[in-house]
Amino acid sequence: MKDLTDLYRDHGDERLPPGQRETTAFPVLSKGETPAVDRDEWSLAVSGAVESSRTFSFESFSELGAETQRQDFHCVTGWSRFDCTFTGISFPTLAEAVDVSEEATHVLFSASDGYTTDLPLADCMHEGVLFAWEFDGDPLPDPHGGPVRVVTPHKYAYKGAKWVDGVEFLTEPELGFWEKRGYSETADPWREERYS
Ligand SMILES: Nc1nc2c(c(=O)[nH]1)N[C@H]1C(S)=C(S)[C@@H](COP(=O)(O)O)O[C@H]1N2
Ligand SMILES: [Mo]
Repeated sequence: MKDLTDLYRDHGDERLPPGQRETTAFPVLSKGETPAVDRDEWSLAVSGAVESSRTFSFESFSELGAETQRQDFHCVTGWSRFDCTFTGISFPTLAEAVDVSEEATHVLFSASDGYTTDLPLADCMHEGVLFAWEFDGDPLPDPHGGPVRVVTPHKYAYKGAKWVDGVEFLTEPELGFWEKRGYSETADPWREERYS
């Protein structure tokens, strides 16, 4: 298993980002209801500035090459959970499969509850950005975004779309749900980039 719990070392000696407190619980934060999506009916549409737009089924997606990682999870509301184990496909693995065009600069993730979130492409091309379907060895629970969600250990967790169903490669930035409401585009927890 890959251990990504040392990302903080790029920023100093403190594993807990500034202004955060550690929790061993895993709170659920959603803007609305939990959508009910089965693995069998789940799909991921990858579109925009790519050479080959594709819609993946769970089966075709999982065949891209899964990995398991240990990561920390930082919520912008102030809690952090250490040592989460996630299994899924990394963003760089997906990017390779669809052959991202050179014009792409940003990414907009969308989800089946209507949620969206955006990140610069360079921030997505981090091995820790994982489309995850397993948490601590079990299928990802629905309230945490099952069947498949994104996690972003180098960013506040609102950058990780639960119930993800779309990835659009963009040639200019487009704001997501919380970003439109004043949250940071880059959302680096060690720089405390909470608001824009
Ligand atoms: N689809 C979707 N993804 C989402 C959200 C949401 O409301 N809908 N909330 C975000 C926020 S603000 C946070 S902090 C994390 C929370 O993940 P958790 O509920 O598993 O703790 O999911 C993020 N991803
Ligand atoms: Mo959040």
